[in-house]
Amino acid sequence: MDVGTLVADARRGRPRAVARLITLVENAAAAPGGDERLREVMAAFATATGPEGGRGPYGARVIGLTGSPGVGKSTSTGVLIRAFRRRGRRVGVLAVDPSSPFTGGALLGDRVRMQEHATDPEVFIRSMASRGHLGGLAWATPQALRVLDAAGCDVILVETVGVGQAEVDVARLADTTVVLLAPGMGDGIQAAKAGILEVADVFVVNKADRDGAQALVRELRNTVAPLRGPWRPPIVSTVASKGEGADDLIAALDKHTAYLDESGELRRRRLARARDEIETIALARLRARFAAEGRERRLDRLAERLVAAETDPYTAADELLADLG
Ligand SMILES: Nc1nc2c(ncn2[C@@H]2O[C@H](COP(=O)(O)OP(=O)(O)OP(=O)(O)O)[C@@H](O)[C@H]2O)c(=O)[nH]1
Ligand SMILES: [Mg+2]
Repeated sequence: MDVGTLVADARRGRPRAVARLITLVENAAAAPGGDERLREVMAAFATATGPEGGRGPYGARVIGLTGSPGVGKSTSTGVLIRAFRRRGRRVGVLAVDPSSPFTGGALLGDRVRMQEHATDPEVFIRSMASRGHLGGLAWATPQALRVLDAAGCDVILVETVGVGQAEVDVARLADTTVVLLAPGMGDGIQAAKAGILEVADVFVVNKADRDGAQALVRELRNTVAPLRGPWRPPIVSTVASKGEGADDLIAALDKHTAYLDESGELRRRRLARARDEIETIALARLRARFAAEGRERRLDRLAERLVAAETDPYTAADELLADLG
């Protein structure tokens, strides 16, 4: 199918076109910088207004959910889909697993948990894996968000497993970042990875039906209380598997959205996101050019000369970058 038709169909919210375009993004992520068709797609989406008319790119509100494996991210995502659908919103879901090189596997369980939405034409659910390419997800995720945005999603939920850098990365993509914790998972505040407090806009203590939930909330409250700044992350208790606490969570998310608008923080975050997007693509293209122009071999020779103490690393880097044009 030609790009023009795919783009037009995606903007009409046709699920097959949306799925194909995200596959295009995912495949291109395996060889960043090399997909001219994707470039056409992004150009069309970046300037056109959304299906409702008048709405520019990124009308969608992006909500990231992160936390340790099994904490209840997918179940909570299901709860949020239901809540937003009740409000008549079109919802996109992107499940990103930086630890898995496979697509599909991670989604299997999620499909079950989100099954009731499988036939809803106003809900797009998609998983993306890293494809083993370093930085592939950082490159692909923003573009997948653009596809869902162009398809007229009002809300996009991004689920990321909180391993290592992932929490921080998802926070940079999202307008609002939800960090989930649960009792009895060795997941107390002390165990939480560094940086988690800083990226959370909303904390969820899920599995509130389990022992230790109250203690975890108290511990979290003590940790968050001294935090200064215009926004103090609220702490919401939920039992996602029963839908309990859904209204509180939605209320906390709405409050954060209002704060983002009023404070100008939304614009700041979106500028930072745009900056990351451009830089990531530029660096990937640079890398692709390096490979195409045989600079890898030049790099090998420079490495040999550096080891042989015939040059210094700065001069070698200058030589590598010379005549890039
Ligand atoms: N008791 C209890 N179990 C829950 C709750 N929420 C989710 N679960 C269960 O916890 C398990 C993991 O839930 P998921 O939603 O798959 O967790 P996840 O964070 O998406 O997991 P990964 O994607 O594998 O990282 C499932 O068996 C859920 O049914 C809850 O509030 N209470
Ligand atoms: Mg999950």
